[in-house]
Amino acid sequence: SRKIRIGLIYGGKSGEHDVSLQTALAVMKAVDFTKYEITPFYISKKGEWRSGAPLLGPAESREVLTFSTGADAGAPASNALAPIFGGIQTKGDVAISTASGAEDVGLDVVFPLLHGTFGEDGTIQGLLEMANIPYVGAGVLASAVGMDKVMMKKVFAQEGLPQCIFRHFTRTEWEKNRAYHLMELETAVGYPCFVKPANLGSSVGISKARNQEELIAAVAFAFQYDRKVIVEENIDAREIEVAVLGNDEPIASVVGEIVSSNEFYDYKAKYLDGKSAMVIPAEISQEISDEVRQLATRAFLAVDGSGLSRVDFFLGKTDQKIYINEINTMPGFTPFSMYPLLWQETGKPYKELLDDLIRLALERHAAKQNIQYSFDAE
Ligand code: G1L
Repeated sequence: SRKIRIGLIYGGKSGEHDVSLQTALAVMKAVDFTKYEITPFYISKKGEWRSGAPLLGPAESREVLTFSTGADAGAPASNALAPIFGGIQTKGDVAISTASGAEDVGLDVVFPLLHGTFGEDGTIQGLLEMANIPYVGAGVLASAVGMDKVMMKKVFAQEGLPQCIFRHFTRTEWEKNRAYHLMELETAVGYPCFVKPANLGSSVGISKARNQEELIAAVAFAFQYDRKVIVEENIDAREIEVAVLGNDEPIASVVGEIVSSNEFYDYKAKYLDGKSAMVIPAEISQEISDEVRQLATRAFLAVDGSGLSRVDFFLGKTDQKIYINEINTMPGFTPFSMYPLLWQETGKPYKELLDDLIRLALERHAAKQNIQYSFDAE
């Protein structure tokens, strides 16, 4: 049987551009080129697409990965989307795509290794849905919900998942009713609290407020990054994380803990990640571990996840109470990131994880082909 043709889409306009490149290199290094063939799709920081011939081995450098050396240097593949759409034909001014999924677009499965390049997440997934190409990871809905902290919390609340106290408002609501919102925040959330842009695209715009003056400044700061702001209660807690893998019947990994630098001397941390350490498995009781893993798969199903997600929790230091913090449908994904390490410690090495994710993408795509979308079949 022929090789499975993987497309890697990486780079992009977001702040995660470099992380995305490192991730693409890591995936290339791990895949078995006797089983797979990889076609690179690089999106520059300006949003330009560049694509090249399928690789027979991992790219050797960042220059190769970004098509910034050699004959191709600086030449954008303006038609990089053509292979995705199976070749768009034009008739007058009207573009007609012949791609309906039946014909060969040269790719069996795509890894979208980037945050939404067009501002919000779910966009690249939408593009792949329209081209009817199987892709790894969350679909449009889960990706979009996973990017918006307010939507995410509403979905979690509906599912009955325990979470911290929060309030949210738009810029317009804040400007019209500031006194009301301040009173509501002070009575319901209290100080100290965390003020964040609802959009999880970046970690910027977040600050802690200890009094009303700081709160007003923190809200103004967060509004620089989004039109929706969320304010959360402060919880004195440990940070624990679980990796979830699957589609309709997801499974959870062992539990890990993130320990900050000023605390990690007390731990036998195996993995260091810049300013923090990852302790896997986390030093928690069997009961808490079981509970957290079950909450993680419920959260995954609640957002209609597929493929993978990392689910993050707070574990109250004094009361041992569990709070879900967030679900991340696009977690760090090099072999040294929490998500792959959690599976590694659960007995699933990185290579096997990649095989599973590809299989899950193909299974989801196949299942979707049997769904009828309209009544008037052409
Ligand atoms: F394709 C997967 F597996 F679904 C996938 C997609 C994206 C895994 C991990 C990520 N992660 C990211 O894109 C990143 C935001 C960490 C930058 Cl690489």
